[in-house]
Amino acid sequence: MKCRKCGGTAVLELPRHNAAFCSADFQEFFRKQVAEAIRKHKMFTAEEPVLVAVSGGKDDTAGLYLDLGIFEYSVESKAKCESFAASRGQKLIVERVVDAVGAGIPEVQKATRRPTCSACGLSKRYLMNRAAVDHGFPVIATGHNLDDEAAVLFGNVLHWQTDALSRQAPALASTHPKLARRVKPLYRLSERETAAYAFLRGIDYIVDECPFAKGATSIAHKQILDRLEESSPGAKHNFLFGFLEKARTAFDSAEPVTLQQCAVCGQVTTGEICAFCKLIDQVKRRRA
Ligand code: Q46
Ligand code: ZN
Repeated sequence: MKCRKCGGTAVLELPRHNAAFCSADFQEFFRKQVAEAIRKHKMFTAEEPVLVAVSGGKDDTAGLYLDLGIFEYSVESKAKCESFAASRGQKLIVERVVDAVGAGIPEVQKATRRPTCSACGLSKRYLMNRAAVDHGFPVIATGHNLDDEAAVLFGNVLHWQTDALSRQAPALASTHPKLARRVKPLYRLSERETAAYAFLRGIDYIVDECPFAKGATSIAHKQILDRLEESSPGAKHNFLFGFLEKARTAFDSAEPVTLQQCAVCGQVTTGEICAFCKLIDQVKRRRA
């Protein structure tokens, strides 16, 4: 296997690009894809401070770590983020779900009786935005990759969740002064490519999945798409990029949602009290 760029020995084959790369050229390819994502969707400018949400997984570097209180998984992933940030002299903001809600995600799930990942996702979105607003960051970058985005799209299409489809984009604008923009600079790169990049750069990441990932619908969707990709390389890419380029705007709703501040916490919400404050209330009531 030869590198498409320099003809040297390739370390990684990318069937969907019909290419193979040596280590140096793969890293250049990877960075170009990130740069292209940022340019194409005007994610942020060189001068703008960006809050990078990190999980200790392969897609992330430093910035904001959300401690979900999920047993050993949270302890280990937090340690990875702390040592990465420390080794590069970068600031790491840590937000703990237990401080905000009074319990970690496993207990929150029991109190709300909704799927763990749904309570977790809600908490993550809320805490990310609050941290960005509190620390003066206009934009938050998350590590969602091509596989993540294709799986979310698949789930939304299966159930024709048109609201969610209209919101699925590599860059989400701010529609309220207390809402940070959200961008996904890795959306053009697959999970395997981000893992390869982390490995080649010597970035120590947590290999274990969150214990709640097993049995999660998003994982089942990823497995289906993996099988498709295996038999026809590029299927995930075509599915996601085709949607973004040809179909997404068809789901734009005529009436934009109006956001206001939550009567309890002051964060943005569509109702009077935000979903996160309701979650806190449920946890409190269960305890009482
Ligand atoms: S951390 Fe949270 Fe994920 Fe674990 S509980 Fe589900 S959403 S799987 S990315
Ligand atoms: Zn609130």
